Amino acid sequence: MKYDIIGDIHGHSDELEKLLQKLGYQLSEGIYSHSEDRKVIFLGDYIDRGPKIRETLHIVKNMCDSGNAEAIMGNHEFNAVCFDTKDTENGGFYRKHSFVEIHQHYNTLKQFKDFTNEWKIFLNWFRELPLFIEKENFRVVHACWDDKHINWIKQNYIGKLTNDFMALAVDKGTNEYVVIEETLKGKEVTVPTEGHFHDKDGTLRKRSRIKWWKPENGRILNKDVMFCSPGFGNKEFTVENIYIYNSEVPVFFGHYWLVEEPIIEMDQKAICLDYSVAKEGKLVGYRSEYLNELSKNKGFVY
Ligand SMILES: [Mn+2]
Repeated sequence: MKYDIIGDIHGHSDELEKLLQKLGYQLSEGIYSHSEDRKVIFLGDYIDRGPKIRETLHIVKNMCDSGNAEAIMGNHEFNAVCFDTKDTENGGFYRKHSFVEIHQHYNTLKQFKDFTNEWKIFLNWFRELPLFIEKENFRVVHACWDDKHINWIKQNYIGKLTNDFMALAVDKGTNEYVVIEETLKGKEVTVPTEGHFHDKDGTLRKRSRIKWWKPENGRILNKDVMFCSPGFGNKEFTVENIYIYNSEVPVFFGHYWLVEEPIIEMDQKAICLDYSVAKEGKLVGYRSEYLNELSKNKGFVY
């Protein structure tokens, strides 16, 4: 079986359909499938931005239900379930309904306003999405693969986002919180004052997601390892003990809103497929058979 791995869609179903067609998938009775032995793997973050969130979810779920795709959970799907679920112990919901949280989730709520039963079906489906998938010669996760967390999930997670698990996962200081935070949202470091930066939404950031996928020999300047101000970014990187993915098994992930051209650097085993389709970027896919080729960069499709 060959796989086409597709990055964060965020409600851009037109771009998704174009990419699926480019990859050779054809629409028949509402379901995209491939005439050869191929399947899609979706990397999470289907909702919360873009004009066609419902359409995106129908395409992705129909493909999964019919055996033409597999999908993992992104932080936006996790947040959506928390937003929708009442915290019976402490009152309110597992994700607050204050301005910031409503704002992040608003497009989804608006587009499902007249389709509440449909939204419930998708929310129940989100609960069952795996947190990672392992195949014979590669693996996928939404934001960060750390063996420590993956092993914890294998031993402690029952494969479904239950209310009991959610209660622990939103409680800072629990293992559940750290594992979900770093697996679905990534690992962070505090950036020195001179490196503070404005993110894609214009918010001043004092902490940065680390570029855990950068191989050791590619960690020369600060900007190679963290998102930060240009001045600080161009200085030599000296921070120690920042997590590096050092497995030989390739891992695909999304989440990071990259803006440059998709590329696999020498020695790089962790490959990001999120190139900001929801911010005038592009939706990117990768054909798994190119992992065995010398020119691995030919696997990208966009
Ligand atoms: Mn994400």
